[in-house]
Amino acid sequence: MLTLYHHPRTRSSRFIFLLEELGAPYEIHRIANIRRPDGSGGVDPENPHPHGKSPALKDGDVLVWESTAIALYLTDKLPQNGLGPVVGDPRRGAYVSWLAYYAGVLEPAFMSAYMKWDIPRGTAGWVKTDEVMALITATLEKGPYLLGDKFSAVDILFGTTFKMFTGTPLFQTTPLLDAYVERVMSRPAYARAQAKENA
Ligand SMILES: N[C@@H](CCC(=O)N[C@@H](CS)C(=O)NCC(=O)O)C(=O)O
Repeated sequence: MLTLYHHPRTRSSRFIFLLEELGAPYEIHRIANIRRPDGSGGVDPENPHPHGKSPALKDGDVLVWESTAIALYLTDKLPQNGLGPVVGDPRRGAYVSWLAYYAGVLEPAFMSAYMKWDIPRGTAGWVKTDEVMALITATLEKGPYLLGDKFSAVDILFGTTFKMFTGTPLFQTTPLLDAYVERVMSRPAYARAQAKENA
C-alpha cells in the first residue's frame, strides 16, 4: 500500500493530485505538524521525512522523499496511465530533465527572487526567474504541455506551483501561462484531490 504523508496546503497536496491521476490505491497519513517560517509549529515524530517536511511517501517499507523523487518513483511504479515516460521512451530525457530542473533550478530561482538574492551567474547552479520563465514559455508555445502533447507529472509540479505564485509580485503571468495553469487545474483528478486536501 502506498501511503502519502501529507499536510494540508503544502507541497504534498500535488501528490494527492498525482495519485488520483494514477488511479492506484493509496492512503493519506496526515502529518500533524510542520515547522512554520515564523518559528511556530514543530516536527511530527510520526513523519518519516528525514527533515520532518511534507511530503513523504511510503511504499510498504520503502521511504521516498523530495517531491521530484516521489513523482519519478510513482510514475515509474505505475506506468499504465502514462503520467511519466519510462526508460526507452524518447521523452524520458525531457521528463527527468524537467524533474531535476524543478528542484535544482525553478525552486531556487523563485526562492532567491523572494529573498532578493543576487545570483552570481556562472557560480550558482540555477538562473534567474526571467530566464526560467523564458524557457518555460518557449517550451509551452510548442506545448500544450512541458513534454509536448502529453500531460505528465511535471505539469502537476509546474502547474500547481504557477497557480500558487499567480497574483504575487514574483510571477509575471501571461495569457499562455494562464491557459497552461487552467489546463492543468481543470483536470478531474485535481478536483478529486482538492476534495481530499483536508483528509
Ligand atoms: N524539497 C522538498 C521541500 C519540502 C518542504 O519544504 N515542504 C514544506 C511545506 S511546503 C515543509 O514541510 N516545511 C516544514 C519544514 O521545513 O520543516 C520537496 O520538494 O519535497
